Amino acid sequence: MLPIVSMAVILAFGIPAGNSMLPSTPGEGDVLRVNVTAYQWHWDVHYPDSDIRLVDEIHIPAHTAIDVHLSSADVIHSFWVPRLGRKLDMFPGRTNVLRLLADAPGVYRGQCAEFCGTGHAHMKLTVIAHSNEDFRRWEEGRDE
Ligand SMILES: [Cu+2]
Repeated sequence: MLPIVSMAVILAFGIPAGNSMLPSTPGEGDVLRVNVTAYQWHWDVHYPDSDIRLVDEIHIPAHTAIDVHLSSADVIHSFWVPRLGRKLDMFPGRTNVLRLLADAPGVYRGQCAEFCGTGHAHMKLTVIAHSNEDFRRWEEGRDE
């Protein structure tokens, strides 16, 4: 009995947690997309829908799933925002998709997690999660 109960408990928590980490499937609806390209030694952030471009900074709405499309312009880097719990390698010529979800508005620090040269230790990233209204205001302010 004990193994069955233990497995049921693990799956009850594990399956929803695993699904929330997967990128969107076609037909799932509007998921905000952000393209992040790593360079030695900075992050180029691009919002394809609004054509906003940022460096070393990602603004997202909290409580909303974001698909981050990760690629590299030169060597292998790794996208890591510890408090948002995900880490994924970034390769030149290939795109990996990572789903980000911030449970609360706030500032989340990120760091390149793959040694990529002399500037690696300074390759930092800031994720700023806004409330929905604040995010919309920020997006409109950038568009003007
Ligand atoms: Cu690095």
